[in-house]
Amino acid sequence: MGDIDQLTTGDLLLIVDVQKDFCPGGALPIAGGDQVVPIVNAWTARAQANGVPVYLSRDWHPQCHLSYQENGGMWPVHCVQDSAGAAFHPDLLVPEEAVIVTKGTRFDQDQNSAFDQTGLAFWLHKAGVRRIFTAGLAQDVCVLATVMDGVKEGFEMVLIEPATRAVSLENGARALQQMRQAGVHILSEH
Ligand code: VGL
Ligand code: ZN
Repeated sequence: MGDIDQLTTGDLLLIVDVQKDFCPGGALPIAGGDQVVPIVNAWTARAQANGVPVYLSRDWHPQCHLSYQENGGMWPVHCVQDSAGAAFHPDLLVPEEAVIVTKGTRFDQDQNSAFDQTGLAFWLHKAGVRRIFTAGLAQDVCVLATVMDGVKEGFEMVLIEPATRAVSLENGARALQQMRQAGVHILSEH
C-alpha cells in the first residue's frame, strides 16, 4: 500500500453523486451537501496532476422509480434523468476526460452503489486500479453502498471523510463505523 494520502499509479478517484438535488435547495437536500464541492475539487485537481483517473457517479432515475415515496419508496422524487436537479453541482470540477458512471436507471430497484449492475468493477480491475479514493453524497446511502461494494470487489478503499455528508447524522456515524470495520481507510483531514 502506498501513502494513504498520496495519489499514485493504480489509484482512482471516485466521486459519488455530487448532484444539485442532493445539495441545499434540491429535491433531496443533504445538510452541507454543497460544502463537499471545494474539497472534492481539490482532490480532482490533485488526481489530474498525478495522472490518476477521475470517475463521477450520478443518480439517474426514470420519472417513475420504485425509490420514490409516491411508489412506496422512501425518497422524494429526485435526480430524474435529464432534469436540472440531476445535474452535477455547478461548481463541481468535471474534467473532460472524467468518466461518468450512471446508476439508478432501473425502474424496479434502487442501485445505491456505483458498482451495482454497472460493470464498473470489471472495468476498473481491467484498468489496473487497486485503490479507490471516494467522496461525495450521501455518506450514509450511496457512498456507503459504493465503498462496501468496493471492498467486496477486492479494491483497497479510502474514504475522504470531510468530503462527504450524511442524510442522517446518526446513520452517518453508523456508516463510518461499518466502513471502518470493513477495513476502509478513513481520511479525516484533507
Ligand atoms: C442517494 C438517496 C436516494 C445518494 C440516492 O446518492 O446517496 N440517496 N438516492
Ligand atoms: Zn436515488
